[in-house]
Amino acid sequence: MEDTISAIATALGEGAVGIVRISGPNSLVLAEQMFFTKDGNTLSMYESRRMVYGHVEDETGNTVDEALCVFMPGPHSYTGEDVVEIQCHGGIQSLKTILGLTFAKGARPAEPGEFTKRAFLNGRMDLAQAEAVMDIINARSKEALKLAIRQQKGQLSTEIRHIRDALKDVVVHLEAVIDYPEEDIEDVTFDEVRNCIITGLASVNNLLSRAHTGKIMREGLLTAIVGRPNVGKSSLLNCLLREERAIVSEIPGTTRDVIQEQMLIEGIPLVLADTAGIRKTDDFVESIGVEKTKEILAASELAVVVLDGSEPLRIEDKEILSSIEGREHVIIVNKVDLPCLLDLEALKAKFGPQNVLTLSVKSTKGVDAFVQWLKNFVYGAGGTVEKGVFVQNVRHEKLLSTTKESLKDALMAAEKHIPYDCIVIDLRNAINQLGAITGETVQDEIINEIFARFCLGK
Ligand SMILES: Nc1nc2c(ncn2[C@@H]2O[C@H](COP(=O)(O)OP(=O)(O)OP(=O)(O)O)[C@@H](O)[C@H]2O)c(=O)[nH]1
Ligand SMILES: [Mg+2]
Repeated sequence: MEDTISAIATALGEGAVGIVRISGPNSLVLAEQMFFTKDGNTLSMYESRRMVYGHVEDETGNTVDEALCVFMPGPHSYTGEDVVEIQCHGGIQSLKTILGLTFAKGARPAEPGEFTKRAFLNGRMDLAQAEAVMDIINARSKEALKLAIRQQKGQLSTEIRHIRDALKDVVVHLEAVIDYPEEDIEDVTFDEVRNCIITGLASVNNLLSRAHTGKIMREGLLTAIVGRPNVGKSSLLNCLLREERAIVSEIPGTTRDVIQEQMLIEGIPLVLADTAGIRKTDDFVESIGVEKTKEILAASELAVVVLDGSEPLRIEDKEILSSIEGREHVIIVNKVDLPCLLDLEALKAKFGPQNVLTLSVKSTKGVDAFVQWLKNFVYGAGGTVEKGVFVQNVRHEKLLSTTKESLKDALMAAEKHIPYDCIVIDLRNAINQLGAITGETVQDEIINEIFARFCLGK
């Protein structure tokens, strides 16, 4: 039998109310030894799921705090076990003292994510739903929250199960043909198998095509603004942030360090890094800055290269442009309020006309077009996150990619009329990989790893 665990469920700090949560078979007995109702009854004398007013007492009979207490019996609780929640004043001392009393009465400190882990192990939610719980807590924008809620409600899981069940049906049928070749089982033709695999593959591809958006909504888009000194990188950051965050000056080499800021643009969580202008320099501090710029560029998902349109392309610009090859990028030709001395057509021919934008931070001309470019980059052809299932989680994305490979192998085998046994192996792999998303087929280690990333008390 599971033991009883407890933790502070609310954030530690000064708040109106704080909650200590207890889960496990001894929750009620344990709570009754420290929580006393106003009219001298025990908690179990009240209806379950009813808030009861009273106070918490320590071992010497001193009142620790006044509190509200609720008992939620399993299996219809968050964890699926008996749960008690004590709501006290949201001060650190009060919460810690009450938590300490739960330990003294026999509860064990909960590990991070252990309540949700128990919910998963007790079948209250599947693994993808459990992972979405943390996404809800960490949501950086309304859009990210919408996606996390959809996943928590089980939309992704339903879709995955749908694909998986269809593949399982094919395997069952193929195995029957393999096991009982002499029986008169309706023989699945290679064509039928092929069609089923193609349908599964299309669904997996559809999910993967939206993974890019989902990941950005969950984690934010790390964007590095790079360029040689004085082109207007810090000016662009300030303009997007709508505040004078970074120092702007006409002296090249003004920004020495990476300045990272989070912002929301049209619901897109951007982590925007303004960097030191890249150039060869004898200045020691500046050269460290240039190294940092290179590091952040390597780590970023999107490179925004800023050029000064009022000057011809310099050797430093060319070096920066060649360093972003193979990376997601957009090129901003800034200062177009001044006469343009850059060969825009040559840039467009090299980097694609859609990826070269003209802009003036000074007059704000072209800023809207840049925002539109970002929206297209993040939301893709769909242009919105309003409908549909978005894969947000890197673990899910990886599993879907390996599923795709297994299905492609199975498809090739079906097309080449390779014996059914081989197709079954590929299909089984795909089924297992999909099952790892929802947690049906996943190793304990991975489960532990996932919940260890949760916050305490959740
Ligand atoms: N005319 C004009 N000047 C601009 C524009 N954007 C920036 N500037 C000017 O260009 C100069 C350099 O701007 P910064 O934003 O400091 O340039 P930076 O790329 O951050 O430069 P470093 O930090 O030195 O690498 C400042 O004098 C800005 O006022 C623009 O659109 N038009
Ligand atoms: Mg700067």
